[in-house]
Amino acid sequence: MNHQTVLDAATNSDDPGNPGVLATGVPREDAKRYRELGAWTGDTHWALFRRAVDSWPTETAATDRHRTVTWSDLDAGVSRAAAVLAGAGVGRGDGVIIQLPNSVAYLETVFAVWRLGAIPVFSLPAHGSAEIRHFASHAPARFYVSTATPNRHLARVHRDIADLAGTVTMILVDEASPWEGADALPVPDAASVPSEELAFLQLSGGTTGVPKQIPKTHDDYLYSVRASVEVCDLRHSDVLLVALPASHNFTMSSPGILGAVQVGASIVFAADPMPTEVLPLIAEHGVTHLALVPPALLSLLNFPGRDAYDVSSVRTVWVGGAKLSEAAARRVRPELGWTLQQVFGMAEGLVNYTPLDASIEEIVSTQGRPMSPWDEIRVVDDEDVDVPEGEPGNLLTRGPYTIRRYHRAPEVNARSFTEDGFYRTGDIVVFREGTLTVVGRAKDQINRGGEKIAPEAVENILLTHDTVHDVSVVGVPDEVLGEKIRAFVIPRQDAASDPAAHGLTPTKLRKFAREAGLSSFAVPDLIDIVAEFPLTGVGKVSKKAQQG
Ligand code: OOB
Repeated sequence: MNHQTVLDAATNSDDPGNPGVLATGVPREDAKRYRELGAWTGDTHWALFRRAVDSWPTETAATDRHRTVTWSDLDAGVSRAAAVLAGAGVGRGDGVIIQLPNSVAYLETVFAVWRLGAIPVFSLPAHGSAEIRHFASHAPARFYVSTATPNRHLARVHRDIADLAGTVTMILVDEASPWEGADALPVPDAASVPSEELAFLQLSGGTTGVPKQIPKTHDDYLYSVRASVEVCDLRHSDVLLVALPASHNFTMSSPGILGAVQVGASIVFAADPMPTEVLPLIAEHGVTHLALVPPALLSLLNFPGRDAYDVSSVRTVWVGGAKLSEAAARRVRPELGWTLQQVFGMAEGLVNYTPLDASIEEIVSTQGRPMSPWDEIRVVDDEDVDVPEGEPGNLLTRGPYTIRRYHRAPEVNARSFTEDGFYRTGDIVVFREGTLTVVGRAKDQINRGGEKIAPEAVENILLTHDTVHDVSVVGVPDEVLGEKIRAFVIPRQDAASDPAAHGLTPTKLRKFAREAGLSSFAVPDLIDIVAEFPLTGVGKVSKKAQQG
């Protein structure tokens, strides 16, 4: 079937003609219950934005290295963006892939897409052309918004997807002076959008060869933002530093950018989470809150020049995306003077925070408590039988902001959800007295400092190399990143005696992977050219042995 808009695709995909479920797979009877409980309120992302503009028009909304805007400036920017996007053909229900660096222009784009009743399809600036192609065909998305001043990686992505020109319209935005030409274009009225409709497609950490897309409705996502704001201390007069990629679920909603829009806190965009970028911005803008992945926190803790910056304005740092070591967690309060909130979340839904007033032991040694009283938690063995409290098991979850299916992926859905709609997180946890501790992982996924990589996706790309016979990709322990990506490569027979003479060197293979469209964070850190793989007793490749 040739779907024209992502909205049609979302409602017709897995369950053709089933009006009983929403785009997230949530049955209508459960949707009704979440409304009765007061979790889902009928709010939309566009309405959230309008309230901020109407409430605080002259206050500072956002800053990046090019400009500072008030909420009413931002509103004007969103109108201009909407005019340009509509002029390019974006309309109700259209999927719009957004691959932009952290910037005010990112905010303008996202809210303009919502204003038009179109659907953001989020991607990370580090994604490669392979992912963008997949999003375009699978969402489907006919529009792609990116930067007019790309770095090398994004320039390659733009070049590599140029052949999609017939089906995908590319809109390049100059973050320093965006939306040129908008003045000559009409600003379309804001679309009227039901809150239970698909609001956007979020990216998921990969476990399969092709990335899965996560459908969210306005109702469920905005509930997760409100719930986050409730357990965090982000207030109207606060300043949020956005240092992780803006479109990641953690950055968007925990409590993140949308939390800041809800309370009217101002947003400062950092280009990246390196200490040399983050520390001056904290000091200059009086930042009160920031979210980091564990390696970025470690870099801050260990940065030699830190004392030169006044970071005393910061109250809370949220750390999540990957397991934070207890040793690093213990250093936050004494060395930085900040309160640590660990965040164990997933784009699929469930988010856990350590409470602000928890004991120091709970803060440093657990990954927090489910943020909603309606989050359902099960910890089960491999036969789906509940384990006794305090014993490790597989975490399953269901609730008012957790999806019950991926977008258009019936086979993956059958594996990833139980029949009664619990999401199989792939995380091994201990649940004790309401707190979760992550103790391991059952899914085939590498967590490289919070970036999730499917070994299969990396293997598939390297296997397209002419002289590669077989590939096995594993995560190996790394002190800073938690895990690094290691690829074992067996050359084809004719190249086996002298692989380098056939172009098979680690450096050339890495270059090949980048050019083949792999995300920059998924390019293997280590490559070993080997004659064979270690095997298990039954003759399968032993990834365990390869992990050392
Ligand atoms: C966040 O979302 P995703 O979708 O990139 O990754 C989710 C997975 C979890 O299933 C878990 O395996 C891992 O990332 N994870 C953690 C963790 N936070 C995430 N593992 C151990 N400790 C933690 N604190 O990563 C995400 C989404 C929203 C908020 C925060 C993180």
